[in-house]
Amino acid sequence: MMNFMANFKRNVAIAGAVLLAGLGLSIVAQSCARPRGTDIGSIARERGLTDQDIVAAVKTYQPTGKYDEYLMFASGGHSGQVLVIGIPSMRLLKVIAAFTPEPWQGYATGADEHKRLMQQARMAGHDITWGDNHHPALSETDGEYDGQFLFINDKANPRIAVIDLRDFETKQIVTSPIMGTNHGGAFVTPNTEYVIEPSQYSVPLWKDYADLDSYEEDYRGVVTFWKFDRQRGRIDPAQSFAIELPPYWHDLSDAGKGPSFGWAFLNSFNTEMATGGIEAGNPPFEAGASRNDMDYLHIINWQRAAEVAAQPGKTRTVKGQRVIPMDVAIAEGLVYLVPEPKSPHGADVTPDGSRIVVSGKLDPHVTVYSWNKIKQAIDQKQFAGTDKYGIPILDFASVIDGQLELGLGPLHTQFDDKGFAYTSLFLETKVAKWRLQPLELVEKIDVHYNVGHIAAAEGDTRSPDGKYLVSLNKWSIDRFNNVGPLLPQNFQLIDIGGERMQLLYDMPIGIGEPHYAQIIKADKLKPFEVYPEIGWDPGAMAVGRDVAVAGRERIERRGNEVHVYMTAIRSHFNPERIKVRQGDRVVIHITNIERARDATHGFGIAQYNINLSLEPGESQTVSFVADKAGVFPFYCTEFCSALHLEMTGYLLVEPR
Ligand code: RUQ
Ligand code: CUA
Repeated sequence: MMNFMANFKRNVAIAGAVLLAGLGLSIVAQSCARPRGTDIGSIARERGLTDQDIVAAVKTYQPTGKYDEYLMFASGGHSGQVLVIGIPSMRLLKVIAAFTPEPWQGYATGADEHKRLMQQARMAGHDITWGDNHHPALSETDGEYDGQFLFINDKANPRIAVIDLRDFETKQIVTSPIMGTNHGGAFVTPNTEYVIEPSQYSVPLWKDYADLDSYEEDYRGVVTFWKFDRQRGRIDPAQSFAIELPPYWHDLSDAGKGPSFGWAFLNSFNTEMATGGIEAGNPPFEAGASRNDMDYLHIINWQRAAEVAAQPGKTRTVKGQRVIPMDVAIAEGLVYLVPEPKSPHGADVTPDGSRIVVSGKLDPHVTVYSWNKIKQAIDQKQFAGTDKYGIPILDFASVIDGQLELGLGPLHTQFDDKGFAYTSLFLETKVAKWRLQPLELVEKIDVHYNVGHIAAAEGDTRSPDGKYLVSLNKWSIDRFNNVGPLLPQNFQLIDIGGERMQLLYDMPIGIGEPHYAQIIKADKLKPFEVYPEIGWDPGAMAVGRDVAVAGRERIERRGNEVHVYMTAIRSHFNPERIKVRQGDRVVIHITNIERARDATHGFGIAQYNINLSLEPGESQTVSFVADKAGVFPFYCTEFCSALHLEMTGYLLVEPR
């Protein structure tokens, strides 16, 4: 900080000018008239802010009412949810329930529709109330985020959630019947033809159970290509297929684009096929699964695989999932391998689709593969051999563009609009900026700490924007106030628009572990302001068929079932008294008939574990058995108006 004061004054003046210009005030009129502690210079001095800090503040501060330029969809980790964060302000805008209950939005505590989703989310006969969300994937058209849908995986319980970005709500959860866990997805193909979900830890495929002694014969990796029906906004499991892979552990994947369109790339580790057993004196997984110098990048022709899957006799159905067996996949030229350095993690296709960047946690280099060279080797059948299962292996040296030493523990790579790549260095706790052509390390910046993924603005598209990069850090150690031994994780916003990277903002995340995020230009999103018509069923994305309508509110008994057609508007429900007999099934169809933006009503019933969120126009149905006799107030759970406390009613359950 040699010229600190000089720089400081200059930058304070610049920052002040920027701030004041926005206010329409002149810097001359403002700068000297203020009392101490209210002008930028003295506030900065009192708070100990550097000139860099002030520049960072000016670059990220969002005055009230101003919108962010980008939205980041970040995995909510174990919460099983998705975080929506504005960039550059790093303000948390929304938490989208994907796999787990979210009480405010009434997710899993109310509407039958949400209970149906929770039913879809069950696995192995269990209600699963957590997730391990890793990779959100925005839908794409022609290799660009189109702002229509978002997919996210749950690694722990191999599932994919489909979120409709018209209302930012989950519409579908698909579970994989053939995986133990997944990891490398969700990633989409360039027109969202398929959502890719590769398995991680292999389990027996063709049988339900096999001992670890027969690991190499019975255990298998798989990659599932979930067919997405954009019209319906749903994955179509019947049109989806999987490919049987060796029992390596599969890691991150990415879809080819441009010249590599139609192909997908999938990392692997534990090609040693170690089966652990530290307790029996075997090498532990951490040693056994990282013995080899090379693992295999899998190169998969999904476009051809889709054709093969459609041919009679080419697939076997196991546990309800169509699978292309490995021998068919080999014979049809669907799968190839190429060695990749030690225990790789990230596999990222460059925006132009010409290269694939792979980095290994235990190798200080990034390896850049050339799609041209890979394609040529495949076309000319130039193979260096096959693996144990007969999959052709390409020759490492002849298909790479080169390797570049970046530092310790390179994990994931993102790209900008100027031909630079950015790679997270987990062990070094830095982000490296490097040039793709010629391969050259440009700069490193410290992050805090243990960075996993990084996400760049429009970073997985054919045309990344540059500008911003977010470092998703696993540890925060000393960055924030001490809140006990479990610390927040830390998202750090980095400006990558200039000559040198600049750290702009720290955003502590009070939930873990977020893993990955994608960042989309905000103006690509066109969500509803209110639901388009009164009586809208968000499950069907159309006006519902059996909904409550204003003027026709009523209570109808149908045998043991009591149907309530109820409307909600500031500041009453209609009807307000629901009288049933103990043991009746109560079905409440409730419509929020408001048209005003943000006029959301809640509907909570005491002690029945019921709470709904009804956004303007929305109609939901909640049904339950009135098994407990007594008097149960229900009320609006949103402070919607001055008479909100009066927006209430009674559920009277007459004893039998
Ligand atoms: S992970 S920190 Cu994508 Cu699941 Cu790499
Ligand atoms: Cu409606 Cu409070």
